[in-house]
This record gives sequence, C-alpha cells and structure tokens, in this order.
Amino acid sequence: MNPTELDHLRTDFPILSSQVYGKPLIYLDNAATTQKPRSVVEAISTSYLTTNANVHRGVHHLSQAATELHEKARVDVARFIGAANEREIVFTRGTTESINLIASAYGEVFLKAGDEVVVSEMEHHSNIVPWQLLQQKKGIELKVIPVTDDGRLDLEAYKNLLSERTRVVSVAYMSNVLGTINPVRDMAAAAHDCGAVFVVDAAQSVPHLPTDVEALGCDFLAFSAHKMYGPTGVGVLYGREALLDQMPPYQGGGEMISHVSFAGTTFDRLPYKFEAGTPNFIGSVGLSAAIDYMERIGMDQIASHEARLTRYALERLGAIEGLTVYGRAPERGAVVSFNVGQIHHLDIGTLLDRLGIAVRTGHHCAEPLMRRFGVEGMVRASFGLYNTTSEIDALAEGIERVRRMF
Ligand code: C6P
Repeated sequence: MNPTELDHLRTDFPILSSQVYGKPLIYLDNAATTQKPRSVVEAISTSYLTTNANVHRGVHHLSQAATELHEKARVDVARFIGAANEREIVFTRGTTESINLIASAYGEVFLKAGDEVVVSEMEHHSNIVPWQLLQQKKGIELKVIPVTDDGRLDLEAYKNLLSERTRVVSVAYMSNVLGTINPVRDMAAAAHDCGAVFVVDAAQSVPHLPTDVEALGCDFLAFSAHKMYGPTGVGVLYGREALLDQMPPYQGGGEMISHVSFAGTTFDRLPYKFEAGTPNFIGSVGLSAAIDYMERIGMDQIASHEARLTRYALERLGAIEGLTVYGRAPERGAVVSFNVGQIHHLDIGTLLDRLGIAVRTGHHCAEPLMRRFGVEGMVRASFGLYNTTSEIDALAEGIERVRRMF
C-alpha cells in the first residue's frame, strides 16, 4: 500500500479523523477490537432498515430475505477460511464462545478422566479457562507448552508433552501479547500423529493473515468478527463436519431442534444443531461485509503492510532507552508489547492517552504469560490495516515524553 492508497483507505473509517483531548486520534488498540469501515456500518444499518425479520422461521418475504443474507454470510466465511462447506461454519458470539463450545460439546463425548489437553503458556484466558472448567467436570489433565525467553513456543517440550493420553491440543495461531505466529501446521501434524484433535484460536491471526483451514490441517478454528473490522457479538467456530456431527448440542432451545416432544427431542442438521435461539443475523451480515472489505484490499496486501509497520515499530521503540520489548520471534504479527524501566504500564497508557494515542495496558487476559516474564502488566501497541508509520513515530515520541516525566 502506498501513502496515497493508505490515505484514501483511512477515509473509509470516519472515527480515524476524530480527536481526543484536542489531539488527532491514533488508534493502536486493534488487537482488542478494530475500527469499522463505513461499508460494514452501512451493511448493518441497511439490514435493520430494509430486511429486518427473524431468520429460518417466516414464510414471509422479509424473513426469507434476512435468511438469505444470513446464509450467504456463512458461505462467505466458509470461502474466506477455506472450509469444505458451510455446514462446518457455526456462528457464535465470538472466539470465547467458540472455544467454550468445543470444550463443552467435544469434551462431553470424547474426553474422560485422565485424558490430556495441551495448551500453551501464551494462551489468552479464553483458551485456558474453558479447559479448566472441563478439568473440574471430567477430571482431565491440562498440560502446558512453555514459552522461550524470546517468546516462541518450546517445540521440543511440546513433542515431549504429546502421548497416547493427549486428546486435544489447543493453541493460538498468533499471540495477542507477543505477536508470535506459532507453527500451527506442524503442531497439528504432531498432534494428529498421536490421535489428538487440534484446535486453533485464530482470534488474532484471521484479521492479519490469509487463513486456510485445510492447509493448516486443524480440526477446529475460532475467531471473532469485531477484531476483523466487523461487528461485536458475532464470531465463528469452524469444525470438521465429521467431528461436529458426533458432538452433542452445546445449548438447547429454538432453532437447533428437528422435533420436540416430552417423550424426546431430535436435533437439527449441521450447523443449526449448535445455534440455539435467534442468531445474530444482523451481525453475520456485518461480518460478511467485513470479509468483503478485507478481500477487496487483499489479505496478502494487509499482511505485508502490517509486517512493514511491525518492523518499523520494533526499530523505533527498540531505540528508546530503558524500553523492553516482550517477544522477539522471527515469525510475528502486528503486536508490540513493552515496558519502560520501572514506569508502571498504567501510567504509560494513561499519559499516552492524553496525547491522543490509544494503547492497551495490563495483563491482556494472559496472566500466565505475564508471570512467565515476571511482570504484572505490559503496554501493548497493536496495528491494523489503516495504521501508518507516522502514527508509530508519534507513539515513539509519546513514550519518550512519558519517560522524561519520570
Ligand atoms: N483478546 C485483547 O485485547 P473475544 O473476546 O471472544 O472476542 O476474544 C477472546 C480472545 C481469544 N483469543 C485471543 C488470542 C484473543 O486475543 C482474544 C481477545 C483481546 O487481546 C481482548 S482481551
């Protein structure tokens, strides 16, 4: 993307030209949630204004129009991530719900006391706590892949953790703290060799890298629309059809049944078996518009723009006296986490905010990883397709200003 293209693209996001405390907004909290382009907001408002009706239920025109849009979104998602068909795409509230669904429904049928689930030390709490809940319910064991000093997964340790007791391996494709891109394809192959299924938490990778579930060889993959320029409240669970078929429903209610009687209930076909209640059919349309937006720019183009930004940020921030960057993996995405000397991360975030710069501070929902690096929290700058190198210059200058205040 050249500067003119980037300037033009930024006009798709009206919020980026707003001001905070009289300063131009510099939004560097994209790993938490991205801003939305006009086309996504318009798709949502057009749905509400022209095709709003509950899906899968009505014979009337509006209901059918809404159903068509909702199901088209499923087809778009399937194509976007290379799924074999749309029966493998379950709409959820987001990554968190997708992983809870796997732990609960897959765990219900396929896991028993003594079976092992492998996660890593760099996981978001969403990929730890659902497995701990299963541990309490079923007596499974949780094994943890350690993280090296430079922020990679220790792959030797991973191989040693795998055994015939391993039933599930669940790891992030890209760390929300270190930016590390994990070699999930090779890790999936190793998990399969010992008969385990492989789950990918793709919350941070889907917005930044092309995704192909077949090439990755994963069995499940989870992500959220709001981190990829889409709306909040909708996300995706991809699952291999053969596995989803054998799993029991996650929740009961309308939409997910075939027939209900007090003698017994039968469940609907895939993917509806996992979608109890009125789905977020406006959200799915927003997600479809977000995919369309990203595809029009091109995932390769997004990835290379963000790689350039990340390299530049590492160079600029790395030159600041007393600044420690966490994570130095060669394969990494658009996230840079750091601390500056003894200055509290919250103070840095608060003072940067006064300069109009939005970053995230704290444990980033990854407390075990904070413990691994011996800190309570970090400051995190995370980039999206609309960020610029001059915003990174402003961040670096802002950090220098903060540093001089202490
Ligand atoms: N990370 C961040 O600022 P939800 O909340 O369900 O959309 O996504 C959860 C989640 C799962 N896995 C990873 C790797 C994530 O980064 C996130 C969300 C945000 O880092 C909010 S804590």
